[in-house]
Amino acid sequence: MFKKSFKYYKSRKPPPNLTQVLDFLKSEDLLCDNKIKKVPLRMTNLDPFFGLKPLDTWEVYEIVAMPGLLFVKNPFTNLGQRYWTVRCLRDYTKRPNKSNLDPFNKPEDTKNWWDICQNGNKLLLDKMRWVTLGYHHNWDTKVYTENNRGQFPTDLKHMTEFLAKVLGFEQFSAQAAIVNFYHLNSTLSGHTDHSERNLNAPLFSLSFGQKAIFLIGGQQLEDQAIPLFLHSGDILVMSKDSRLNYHGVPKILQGDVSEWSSPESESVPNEYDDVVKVCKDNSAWKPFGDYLKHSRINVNVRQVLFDGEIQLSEEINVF
Ligand SMILES: O=C(O)CCC(=O)C(=O)O
Repeated sequence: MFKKSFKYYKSRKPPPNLTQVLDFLKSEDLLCDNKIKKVPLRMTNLDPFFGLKPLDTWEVYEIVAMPGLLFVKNPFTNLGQRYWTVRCLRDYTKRPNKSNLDPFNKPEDTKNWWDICQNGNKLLLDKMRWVTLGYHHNWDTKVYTENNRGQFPTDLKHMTEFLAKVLGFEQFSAQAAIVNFYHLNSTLSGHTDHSERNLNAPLFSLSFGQKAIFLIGGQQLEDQAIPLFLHSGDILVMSKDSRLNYHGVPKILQGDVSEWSSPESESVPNEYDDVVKVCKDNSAWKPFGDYLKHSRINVNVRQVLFDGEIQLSEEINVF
């Protein structure tokens, strides 16, 4: 079922009928049809977090047919969306973080991909596919190891752990992330995320830029799959029974740019100041905004270790 649905939504000729794709912009209809249910926030008394809207405005839903699959309808401010876009493109793509372009760059090459793209090499812009942060995902072995671990960005750690607290996952610790860069013709085929030692910890998936059709099935490929739209700013949480479900992205669709069009004024803690300057300066922001007009960025944050563990032990590195 998963493969058949994936092929259907991936198709360009003929294009798929999108009426069955869950669209949380029409959440009232989905609630009426019992496709989703509202989830109350578990903590509402936390101080506001930079780049996120006030907690009393958040809308969180669970997909009824997929227990544990939570959807947070864009809780980011426009400034917040700009902030994470700049971090992903300009900063997280830098070494020592790992990316799909590493094999093509010489180790002594200190130039950054984003800077090279700004200096006229537009061809390179579409070549970035992924970057890994913290425990680096090994695409061949699918095994995390202690000697393939980098520093996890503090701002991303704080933001995802704030999200986790609000949603009732107080123990969540952000230790690994994959940042996926999608163009309008990119897809991500169906897979399960099972490399983390701790499979009870939820997985947080943040989307920025153009909208995607996200397809999620069950733990077996034969299980029925559900398509849903992910718009800029939306967050998906795969937890509990849905944590190990097959999922993928069969299509990216061009949408509008309003989600990040004009940054509002909000108080900015000192440590975010440098990036916020870029977000608020129209000419400095322009290349990032231009990128988002035809691309999607997905940030996928995971906990690898069990609560209280500080590193992977030797024995689980041997496969
Ligand atoms: O882009 C997405 O929404 C999903 C990404 C994903 O499934 C992954 O990185 O494992």
